[in-house]
Amino acid sequence: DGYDLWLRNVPADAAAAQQIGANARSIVGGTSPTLTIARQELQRGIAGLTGATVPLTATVQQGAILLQSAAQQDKPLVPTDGLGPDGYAIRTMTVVGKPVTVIAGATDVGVLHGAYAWLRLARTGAALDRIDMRSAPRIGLRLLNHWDNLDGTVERGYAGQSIWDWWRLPDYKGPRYTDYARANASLGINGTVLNNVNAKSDSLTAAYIAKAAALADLFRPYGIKVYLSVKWTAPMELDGLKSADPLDPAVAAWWKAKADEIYKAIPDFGGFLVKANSEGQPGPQDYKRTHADGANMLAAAVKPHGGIVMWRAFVYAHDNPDDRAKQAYSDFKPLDGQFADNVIVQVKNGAIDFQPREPFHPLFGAMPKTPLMMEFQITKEYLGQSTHLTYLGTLFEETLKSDTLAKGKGSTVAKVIDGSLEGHKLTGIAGVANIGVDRDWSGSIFNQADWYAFGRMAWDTDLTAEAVAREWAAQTFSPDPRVVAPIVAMMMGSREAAVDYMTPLGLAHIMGTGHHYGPAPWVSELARPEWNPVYYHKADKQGIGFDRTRTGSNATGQYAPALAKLLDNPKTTPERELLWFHHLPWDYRLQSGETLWDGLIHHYDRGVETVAAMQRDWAKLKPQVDAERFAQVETFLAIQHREAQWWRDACIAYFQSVSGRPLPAGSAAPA
Ligand code: GCW
Repeated sequence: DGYDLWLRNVPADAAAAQQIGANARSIVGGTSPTLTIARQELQRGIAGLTGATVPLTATVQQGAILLQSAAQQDKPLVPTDGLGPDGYAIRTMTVVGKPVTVIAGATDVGVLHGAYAWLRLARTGAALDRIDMRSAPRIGLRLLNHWDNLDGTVERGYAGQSIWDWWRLPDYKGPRYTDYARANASLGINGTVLNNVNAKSDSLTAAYIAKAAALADLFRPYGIKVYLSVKWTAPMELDGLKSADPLDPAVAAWWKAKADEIYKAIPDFGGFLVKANSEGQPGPQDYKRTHADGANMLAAAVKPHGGIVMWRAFVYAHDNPDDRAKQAYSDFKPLDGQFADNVIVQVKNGAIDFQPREPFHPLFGAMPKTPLMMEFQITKEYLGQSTHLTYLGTLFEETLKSDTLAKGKGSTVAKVIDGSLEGHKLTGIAGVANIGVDRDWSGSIFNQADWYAFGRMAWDTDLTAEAVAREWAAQTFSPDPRVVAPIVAMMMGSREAAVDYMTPLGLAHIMGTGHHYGPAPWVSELARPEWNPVYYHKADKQGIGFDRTRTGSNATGQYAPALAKLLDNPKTTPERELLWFHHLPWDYRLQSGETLWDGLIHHYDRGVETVAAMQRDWAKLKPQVDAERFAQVETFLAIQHREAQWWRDACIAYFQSVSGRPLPAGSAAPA
């Protein structure tokens, strides 16, 4: 039923079970809360895979697993320097004449991550008798952002209500919280922002601090810290202050006292996440102060406790008739160098809003003096929500590998956020969670892969979407290559299919307004220009696309000069981003030689065809997948196919009504 996620324990086949058993005869390890969890996870995992009960022993036996935390060891068997607080080393070696596996970390949490890594190897059928691996994340903060409201609803959540049962916290802590921590720790996620960035002041009351503290206590041994989103006007709403001006000493004093109160309850509290002056949220600009003024005031409050402030750059509050894509850069770029050292600016992957495809956000590479963290959306607001199979690993990979050219070739977005490009120590990546109370957590089996991919790629930005899909499929379904290969193939093509049937060739934001599900390219009457899909595609009799070049909004000018130059020319713009940057005539020739009009239609057709192919591939897997999960995916793919046609037919009909052109021969869309 999907509850166990990728931590499923299904009996391995005989050969695999034999090798797992031979390399895990007993466990030698510490007794701290975290090492106890590590041992129990191994015991539970091995029992599931082999049926064997693995004992905890005091002495080293042949085939033992040794859990070794440098924090608890005088002479570590495996060097742990360079592993940092979270990394691990796994090595098969001979100890007192016996072949064993050592799982080592500089800290207990490092060992826990190593235990999960060993289980990943076991579940994916890797060889266990010769391991020598070291792994440490380059990005310090690997967080989930929950857009969970205190009333139990989840903004943009498609997996049921919030898993946080605020009413029964802090006393009742159901088992789901522990399973949540296990799932995240198994990926190396080390923090979670509990509440929505569209925050309510109540999250900072004593009652909610106690609830957050209860969760923090549960998550601590898993290496996961809690954070809170805060509402800018909380001092006014909770305690009647006259203003929320960040330069008002009374306001700063209020936040300092609030931080002290939180840290008393949660000594390792991570810090605050803030959405300010965006979509109706209040912020420092209401007092004619800057984002930096606001962030720095909060940063001073948490600084004595080692806390941080994550200040979001997702802003398009005031009038921006010109180009919404430019606003974050316009607001934030001038503030580079003005942020306190415990502030990190959190930037969405693209400049608009989590579209099926967006060019990377121009702030990456443009604020060298400011640590920037990535915000991905794991929940699929614009990619078919809970039913469409649109694996996001490829989107994450595409963004992380994008080259900003900020400091010459190879200045990838990954290097901006891991701090290596500009020499920052405070580094982070956040994913907006797709988690709810649904039995399968994420609204569908395949949506679990997006949570998995986020966590794995946050740990190691070099991992490919394909490698991650492979791991996930092996653990979620079966390590049998006849299962893994077709599932991975489905996953790898799935997001491009959605781009094709929704917003091909760089189109964006033509979804139904508000719910963002289904096509609505014709909508033009909404109050603010940038709420209307017509604002984004600008299709007319002559052509289509948003001119963001020098001759248009000049959003291209926000990129490094070398890149801007490429993007100013449609011929040197990646075709997948063509209409994002250019308004082009319908007769414009694509690389394939066909016209833009014909190419557009072909993309729409191809998107639908790819989903049909996914349906056929899935049908063949029936003998290898359990009935319940098979049926869910089968039904969801049928929904996706129907809706892909809906997208195609609606978009083509609309664009045809403006272009007045005939459909190219062979198109499957209704004439
Ligand atoms: O993606 C948009 C969503 C809003 C969200 C906002 C944001 C939390 O439609 O629901 O609000 O972005 O990221 O702040």
